[in-house]
Amino acid sequence: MTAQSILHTLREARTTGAKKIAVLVDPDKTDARTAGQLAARASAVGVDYLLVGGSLIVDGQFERCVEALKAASGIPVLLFPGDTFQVCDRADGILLLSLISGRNPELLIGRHVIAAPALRRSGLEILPTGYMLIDGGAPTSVSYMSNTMPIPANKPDIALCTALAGEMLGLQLLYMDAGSGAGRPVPQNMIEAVRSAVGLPLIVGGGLRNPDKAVAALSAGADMIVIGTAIEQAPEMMQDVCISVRRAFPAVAK
Ligand code: 1GP
Repeated sequence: MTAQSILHTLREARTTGAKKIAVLVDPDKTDARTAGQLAARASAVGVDYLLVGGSLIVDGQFERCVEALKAASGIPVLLFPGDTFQVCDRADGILLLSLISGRNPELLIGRHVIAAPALRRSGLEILPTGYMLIDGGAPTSVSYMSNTMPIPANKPDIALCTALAGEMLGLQLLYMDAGSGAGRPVPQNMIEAVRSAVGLPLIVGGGLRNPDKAVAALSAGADMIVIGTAIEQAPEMMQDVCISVRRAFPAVAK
């Protein structure tokens, strides 16, 4: 994996319409053996990326989980850190998240300053990501832990302006997240609004509980969807999601 390849691939996906599927693995809920099985299954069905992270790591399985994912498949592993200590140089890249929907300076720049030296040493591909939390109907771990308010789901203009500002500030990816286990995913009209205004690759996740919701988010303009909870509960759904997405977007190469 070369230094720029993940960002390059996602930019290319944005341009060509190739849709990417990512599975989120919570190291607190996934032991190394299960992580290995999950990665092998993901590889067999054509998942594009494995994301690893959680708002809270209680069990200290983080590095073992990353290692198990890497050992079991060739799928790029991207860190999706809930905090500064979630850095592991066995992964391929890291979504360096700036929580631009919130007004908590620690999550806009503060933690990044602390993490920067370790990130530079790590050799990970750094993916500067504007992270936007969208109200998914109930408070989520992220909104609680980050001490920020999500963007109201019925305010696509706020999402659009936030995304635009993130792009103008030089961020390279956007991630609209309704939060893990959200009752409602990010609304389609909000995805469409952001997509139409911003040229960055767009990641959407949170509450995508079945293949139809995944396809709907991609149809609205997401370039990559992230599914965690639903696959944690029923790993076999990975295959259904991949089949549905590849069927809905047949013309574009993976
Ligand atoms: C959360 O977008 C991810 O940050 C995944 O959400 O667990 O609801 O799939 P789910």
